[in-house]
Amino acid sequence: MLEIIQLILDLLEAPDPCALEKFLGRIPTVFNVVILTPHGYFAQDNVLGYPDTGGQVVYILDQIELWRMRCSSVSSSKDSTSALAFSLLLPDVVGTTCGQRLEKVYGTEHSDILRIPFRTEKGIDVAHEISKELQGKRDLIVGNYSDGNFVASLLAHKLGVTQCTIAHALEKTKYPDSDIYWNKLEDKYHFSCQFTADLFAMSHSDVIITSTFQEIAGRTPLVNTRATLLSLFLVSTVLYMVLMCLIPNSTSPGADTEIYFPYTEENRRLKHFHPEIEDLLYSKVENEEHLCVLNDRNKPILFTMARLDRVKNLTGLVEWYGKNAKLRELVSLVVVGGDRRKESKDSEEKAEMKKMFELIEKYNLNGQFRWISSQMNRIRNGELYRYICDTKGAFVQPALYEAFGLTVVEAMTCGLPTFATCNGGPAEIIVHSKSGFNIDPYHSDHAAEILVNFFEKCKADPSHWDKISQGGLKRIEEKYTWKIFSERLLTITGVYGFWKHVSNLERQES
Ligand code: UDP
Ligand code: LCN
Repeated sequence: MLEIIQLILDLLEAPDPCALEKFLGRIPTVFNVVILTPHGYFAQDNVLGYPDTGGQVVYILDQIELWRMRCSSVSSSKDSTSALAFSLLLPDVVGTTCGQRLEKVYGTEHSDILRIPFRTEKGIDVAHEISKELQGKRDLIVGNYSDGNFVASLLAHKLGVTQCTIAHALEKTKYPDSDIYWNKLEDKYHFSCQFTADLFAMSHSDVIITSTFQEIAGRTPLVNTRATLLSLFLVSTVLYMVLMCLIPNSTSPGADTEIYFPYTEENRRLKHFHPEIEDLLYSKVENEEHLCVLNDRNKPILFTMARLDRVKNLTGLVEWYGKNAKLRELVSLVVVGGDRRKESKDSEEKAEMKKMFELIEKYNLNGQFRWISSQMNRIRNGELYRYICDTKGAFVQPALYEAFGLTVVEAMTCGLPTFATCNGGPAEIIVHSKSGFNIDPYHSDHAAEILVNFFEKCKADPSHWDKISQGGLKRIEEKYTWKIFSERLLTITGVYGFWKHVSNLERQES
């Protein structure tokens, strides 16, 4: 109270923007939050690694936790619902809870996942469903991805609530020049529809949040003539946004520190998982969960984990490894991706699986390579990253493009030296040679050379491994934590919520 009174006194004396921001960030204005994420399998268990079901689930579950903590810390009435995540009720649930209307978020009293069908014959009134659950109370609507942001705009307008657009991992950033050549992939990706939805949502929103600077400013370097035109376009877009008082804020997510923490924190380590992890990595049994065996337990492990989508380029990494004799001599390769426990319905995943089998044959990888099906136990996965640290191994994220890259942050948060694509978010997360390494997936020989150099250097001087591990941890602490994210988010929503309140801007018209 004293601090807030002091802030008010400062404001009365000299109402500068910093003091106002600090003050608005402190006063409790948000108690009930609705988060929209209407795509894919969204549940707390058994979904990670499914096609199109990865980081967005983790990112939103962590967001719910963050809002829940914030709402309960400021709410005097403990019986109010604090965070409601709205998702799709799926007809084909494949052993998940995605067909259940309401799912309580673990460990919470007032946070729920509410699922409703995408559409019935009469359409669906999401506003009505939300009002039923929240008894009319809601202060902030947060949209995620193109579809969620679009629905958030319609709802925020209808309910007169502050809207936050998470302009993160949007398709436009994922496909180079797709804003110019949108037409080329229109049949496959319906870009015209997605980009219109994005524009609509961003124009309507009170707050825009991205995870990387690139998501605001595009990729660098912009060098040729077309790029100059692009820059002009960009400048005018930014100018437009500034004029409309829509200034995107870049605030990166982090990793849940209950699950992902440094391998050096011995007394927190979950050693009871080690027999299971060792079985996963080294058992001589081959089944639907693991294929191929590792013959040398003394070698460091080169590890990767992602959905088995084309863009994740897991097969690309297997090919770099297969081709590079030095790398094969230095390390074993472990890939977690795809689910061989059941038949995939996703054509891209099926094609990648086929390719993986071919590569195993072509490069005769058995003995040096292990292919593990998707792993859905996040807590054990945390210990898996740390176990890889014990082998003095490394994490590789070889994606052709990665919007942000939660696995990169998770690995670094555990102290695992990380090599990640230079296309997208990881290029910002990692400072090359200091906190990890950027690799170019389109120059595979060079990428493999960077890996070889690292492991050769570590062999000659083991302190090199520690140096990169420490560098990664330091980088995470400085920039990629949920604590930093939440402080920034709360300030921003406080400031822009207040702005909406006093300015009464009609966003839909803009
Ligand atoms: N993940 C997992 N098991 C798997 C594959 C992925 O738990 O078999 C998790 C991974 O730890 C991370 C998320 O799914 O938390 C993937 O997020 P990322 O941002 O790396 O990629 P996305 O899938 O969103 O494109
Ligand atoms: C979607 C993506 O494509 C990833 O790059 C992100 O890390 C993930 O969402 C979570 O934010």
